[in-house]
Amino acid sequence: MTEPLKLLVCCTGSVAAIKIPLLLQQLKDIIPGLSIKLVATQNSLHFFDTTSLPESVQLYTDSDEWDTWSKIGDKVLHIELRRWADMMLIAPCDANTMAKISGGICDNLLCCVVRAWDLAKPLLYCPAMNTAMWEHPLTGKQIAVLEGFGYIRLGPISKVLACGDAGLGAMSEVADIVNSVKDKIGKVK
Ligand code: PCO
Repeated sequence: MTEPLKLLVCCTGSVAAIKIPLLLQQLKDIIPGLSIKLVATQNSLHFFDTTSLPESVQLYTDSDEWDTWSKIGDKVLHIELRRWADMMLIAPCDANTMAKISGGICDNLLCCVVRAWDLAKPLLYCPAMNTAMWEHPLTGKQIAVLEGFGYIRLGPISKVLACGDAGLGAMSEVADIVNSVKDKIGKVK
């Protein structure tokens, strides 16, 4: 029997995280046999109800990193997750996380997995932030660094944002994210 493809979905504290339950459901519906784990930053938990996630999706938060380790010999969660995954999807990827992963900061579970990521495996990220943040010159510098690692960027797209501004900064549509994952993960094994 062939092993299921394993996708690590990571979400950050952009308001676009409201779409996480829908995104996970669509990934499960459209990519049969996909095994999914979710890493959520503390701020992302503000935007969705963890009880509305598909049952088969295991959720990890920062406290799991510490709760699962007490002595030498215990498993280190961010390393277990980077070993487990065939592919990583960061959706939404907020401005703070883009800055952190392009600079190597690893002060939460999500960023630790990225810092330890095997660059031979695909990493897709979907930026989501206010237009003014997106258009700031720092963003271009960070994109260039992430591109250098081979990370694949999807979006952002232009729409009316949560604050009422209209412009680039919205997370790509869920259907487009699912199609991109399907395309990339299909080529992994
Ligand atoms: C914050 N940022 C945002 C984040 C990006 N927004 C979006 C969309 C949602 C509604 O369709 C929120 C998913 O606008 O991805 O709005 C400051 S304005």
